[in-house]
Amino acid sequence: MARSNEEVEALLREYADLLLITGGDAFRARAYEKAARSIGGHPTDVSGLDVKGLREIPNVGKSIAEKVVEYLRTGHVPAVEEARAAIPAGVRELTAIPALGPKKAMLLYEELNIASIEQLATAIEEHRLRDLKGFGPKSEENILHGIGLLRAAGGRVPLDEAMDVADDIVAALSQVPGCERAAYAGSLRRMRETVGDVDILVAAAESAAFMDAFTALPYTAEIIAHGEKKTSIRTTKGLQVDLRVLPLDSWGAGLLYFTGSKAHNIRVRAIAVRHGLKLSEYGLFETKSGKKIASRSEEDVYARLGMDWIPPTLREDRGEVKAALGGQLPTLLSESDLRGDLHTHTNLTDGLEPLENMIATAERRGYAYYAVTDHAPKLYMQQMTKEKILAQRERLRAMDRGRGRRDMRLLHGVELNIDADGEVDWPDDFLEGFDLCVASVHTQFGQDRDTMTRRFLRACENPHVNIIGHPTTRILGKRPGVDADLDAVFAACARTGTALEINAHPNRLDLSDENILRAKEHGVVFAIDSDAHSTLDLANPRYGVGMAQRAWLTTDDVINTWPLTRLRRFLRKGSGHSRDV
Ligand code: DGT
Ligand code: CA
Ligand code: CA
Ligand code: ZN
Repeated sequence: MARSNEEVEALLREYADLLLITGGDAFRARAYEKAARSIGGHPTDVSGLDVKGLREIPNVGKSIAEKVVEYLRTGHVPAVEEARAAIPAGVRELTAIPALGPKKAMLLYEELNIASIEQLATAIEEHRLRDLKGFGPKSEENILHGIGLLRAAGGRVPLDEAMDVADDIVAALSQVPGCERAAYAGSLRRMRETVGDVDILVAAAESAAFMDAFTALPYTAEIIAHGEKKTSIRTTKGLQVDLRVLPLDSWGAGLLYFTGSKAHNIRVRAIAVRHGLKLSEYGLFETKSGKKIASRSEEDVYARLGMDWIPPTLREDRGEVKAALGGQLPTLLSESDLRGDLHTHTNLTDGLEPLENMIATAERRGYAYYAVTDHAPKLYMQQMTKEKILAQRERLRAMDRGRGRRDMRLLHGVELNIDADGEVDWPDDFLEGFDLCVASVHTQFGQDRDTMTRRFLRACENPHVNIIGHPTTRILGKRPGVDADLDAVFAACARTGTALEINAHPNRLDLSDENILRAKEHGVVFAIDSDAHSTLDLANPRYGVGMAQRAWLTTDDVINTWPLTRLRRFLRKGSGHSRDV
């Protein structure tokens, strides 16, 4: 399910944009934007609140609270829908260009009839913007640059955004009478770090009801194509979703085909040809007779080709077909294998919520252990001190003592800063007192390769640094990773018994699957962590597990799938850190 606070936040933000585009009151738009931010950052779920409860959230007035309640109850807000209808989807697409505000986008539409990024690029080439009030050669250049940035991101969206939409649509279509199966396929099922478009499959005898339900969804902003076998829409956030309806008998073949990847499909089809068979999205057929021999489930299709069923996260043509033919596929770790989270924050630093809330939510996830790792003092805005972190430790230890023998154990850690020359915030004797230390680069991302490499190596050599947090520091679509000799860093991690983090925050996913594969070759072990700054973030690990699976990891590779005794041995660096203890 999509998270209601985020949904409400997105709705209010969209409304604020719509108000601006239609030349509405800027003050009012600003009020909606502020309310959006407050609700998005509100620590508890707003879906259970009434108007009175909502008004207790900062920046939420009566009329906004009423709209939110209406939205939560019915999924619709007439005022927002009216504003949407007044504006072509193409104009909203234009506002995604960094150099272009809502007002200018609307002007382009009204004066020049421009309603897509394509049309805008053409108009600039033909110098048609120059005569417009408020536009000149300089703004043409800026807009072109903005279009370039947008295209470089490829229009791909973060994994969690696609997942929320897909989960919702699958749930909605499952309710339509006649639905035999509903699932998402494509890059989302393979858990690629970003998603180009969402592919949904439904098995049913008749397609019309599904296509209609699909186009009537509240967040459908535009219908790209409406057909009998396939319908495509664009959501209000600009994400394309394809729906295909197929007969139940073709479910397995269709799911296999539309899950991809294309390179995997080509590889599997070549195996079929070797058997005198033909594989399509409708099934596996004898080439000569045209007789169908498998189609109903993916397992059937793979089995008839002499292969084990291949987990979708492996279907990238990285040797999985050969492994499946030889019965050599790894037993991938899954989310339920995680026994704890080793990188989390509280409101003692930049987290949104107190220790107690974080622990209660972690406990509901069924963890055996949970580490609190707030920021250390070198991130100045966090204002951490020795006194504060020791007081937190006292509180945590008392809570841990008060827990039952079988309850989740509480670990006290810290997220240290690896400074420009590889030093961390505190000396050895103080670090001694922590159960574990995560250490991360948070400053001077632009250092040259040699300096950055030495910086990491020094951190690995520190006898108290157990985990390198978000190792490359990339932010997807915003900031590239740092430049370092990663092979040297990975080798140092393996040598010193330092784990690398697979930071599961969907905006980071750091390490990436390719880097995990490379690090594993060096013998590195990993920690899949949420880096939670709120209780909602504690659900992030599912995305980190996706990256780990794509890199063929098993539970042996991931320290937070291990029992606490084995983990503790690893955390005493240098004494028994080998992966096969
Ligand atoms: P995306 O959407 O760019 O994140 O990546 P995908 O993998 O979801 O790609 P998409 O949506 O174009 O197509 C979904 C799947 O359909 C793709 O993974 C494999 C299959 N497919 C699409 N076109 C072709 C094709 O031309 N040949 C083969 N063998 N498979 C295809
Ligand atoms: Ca896709
Ligand atoms: Ca697609
Ligand atoms: Zn961090």
